[in-house]
Amino acid sequence: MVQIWPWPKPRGNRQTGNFVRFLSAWTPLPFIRRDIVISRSFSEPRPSEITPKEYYLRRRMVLAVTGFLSAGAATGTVKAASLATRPGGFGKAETPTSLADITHYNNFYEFGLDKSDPARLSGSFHSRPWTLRIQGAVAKPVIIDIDQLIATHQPESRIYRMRCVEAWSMVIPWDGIPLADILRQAEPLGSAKFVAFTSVLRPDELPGQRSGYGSISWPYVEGLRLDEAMNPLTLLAVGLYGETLPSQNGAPLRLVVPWKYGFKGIKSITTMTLMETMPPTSWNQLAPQEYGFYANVNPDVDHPRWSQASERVIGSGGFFGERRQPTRLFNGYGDQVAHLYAGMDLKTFF
Ligand SMILES: Nc1nc2c(c(=O)[nH]1)N[C@H]1C(S)=C(S)[C@@H](COP(=O)(O)O)O[C@H]1N2
Ligand SMILES: [Mo]
Repeated sequence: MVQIWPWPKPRGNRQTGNFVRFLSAWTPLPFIRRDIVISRSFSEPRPSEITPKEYYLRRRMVLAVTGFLSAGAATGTVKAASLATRPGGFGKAETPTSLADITHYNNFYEFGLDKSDPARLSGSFHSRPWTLRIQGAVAKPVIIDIDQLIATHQPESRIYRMRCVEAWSMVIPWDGIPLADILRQAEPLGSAKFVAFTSVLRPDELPGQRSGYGSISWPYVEGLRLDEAMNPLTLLAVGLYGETLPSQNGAPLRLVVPWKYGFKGIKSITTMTLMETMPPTSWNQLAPQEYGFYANVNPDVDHPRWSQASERVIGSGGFFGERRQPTRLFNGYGDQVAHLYAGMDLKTFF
């Protein structure tokens, strides 16, 4: 593991130097990314000069589109198959982000730290065959085959906004199954209060799990309170834009919790464990003062190193950059979920 960052983790006083602030302008999750950034160069542009870097990254994304298609054919990855979906009632007024942006601007650290790494490096990831295990505080532990799951629960298409903790957002047309429908199959016990989710652990197929650059201890884990998991908005996505999920978006199934920051949306899930106590979560373990268990989108609770009041809209820009828009409490889904947090101080339980 490369650990050459000289600063201690920021504590509650939220004191950060200029250099840290500069890094976080484009590496907002630096507890992992910092080492790479430093080893690449010390002479990166100042924050005011960062836009050209963005152009550069976007140009690479365009190149990746072509590269991705041929790589997929060569390595025999699972090809996208169309899904028989039924229309859901969410987000009809939203304009979805382009498929190219949704599939080439990704956070999936198992494949690498760069937004373009997941599309480039997921060519030999095998998302079939795949089983999902539901265990723990349940009356009927189950192991479900992904294709069986899709066949027995006709996926619903739902357009959701997605807000990453790094202050950018997209609109994604997911195809998925309400998580509640799946959890009920296992008959959670009355004592169950939380659901713990575990991502795939396969260093041979996931370069990020063997290169040792990160501080995440694999596999990636996440969690929800049981009432959050059972909320009708919470989706287990098996596809997007009417086709099975691309590997870089978390094939074959990933969590979507649209009122929370994107890191709650754990990808390529293998196991769900019903628990009586709050489970550990990857980002919280890494930097507890920066990433809470709840991670509800909230413009009034800033990240210690940047504002959460507004967000960059991916794909909205012409050549001169992307539009920003105000961030909304619970990402605009307050009508459906605010009651879950009645009486809770959202600054304490961030
Ligand atoms: N297993 C796993 N799940 C993950 C991540 C990850 O690195 N590993 N990144 C999270 C983050 S930070 C975000 S913003 C979303 C990104 O989802 P997308 O690439 O489909 O837009 O996935 C989340 N799920
Ligand atoms: Mo994120």
